[in-house]
Amino acid sequence: MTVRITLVHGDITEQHADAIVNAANSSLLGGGGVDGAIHRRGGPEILAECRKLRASYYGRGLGTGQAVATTAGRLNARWVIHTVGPVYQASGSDPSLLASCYRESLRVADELGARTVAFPAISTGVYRWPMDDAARIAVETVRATDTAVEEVRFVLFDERAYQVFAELIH
Ligand code: AR6
Repeated sequence: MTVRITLVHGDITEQHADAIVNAANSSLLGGGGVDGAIHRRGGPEILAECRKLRASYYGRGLGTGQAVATTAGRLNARWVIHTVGPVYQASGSDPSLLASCYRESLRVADELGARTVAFPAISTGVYRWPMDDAARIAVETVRATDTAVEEVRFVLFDERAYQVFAELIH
């Protein structure tokens, strides 16, 4: 079955979904943007699990393009899937690492049995990846990934990001 892609203009921390994806950094210990919002609204349980991950398998942090799950704390979700997008560099950035964030997050979602997954536009904030290109990579990768996830919901924080995704979907 092919995954259904839906779009929402809004704040990802207000979504109801099985899993909410976090645009994290490799420390897994929080930051600004979506990451800050998820930890603030989800509460300290998420950070506590992230610290446990750092104290065990992810002692050196989570690599760019990888994904790992924790509880969703007080969010309206069962899990947060943390992934680390690549930082955009005008001198050359690797789009396969951004694609990997979506693919790996869906792989983790499949392992968990998640059927609805909400994604932000990974790497398009602090990490500066141009929205048009990041949106195309996001949509193409989700469409090309074999997954049992039924709905992938892109949650776009601003109107322009929503429009860019809408043109690709419709
Ligand atoms: N809901 C949905 N989208 C949001 C929200 C929200 N609440 N807040 C921001 N966005 P960013 P990155 C959008 O910077 O570029 C953090 O410090 C935002 O407008 O959150 O992957 C981490 O710890 C943008 O389009 O993530 C890392 O250090 C998109 O989400 C670093 O930033 C991603 O912006 C990761 O940078």
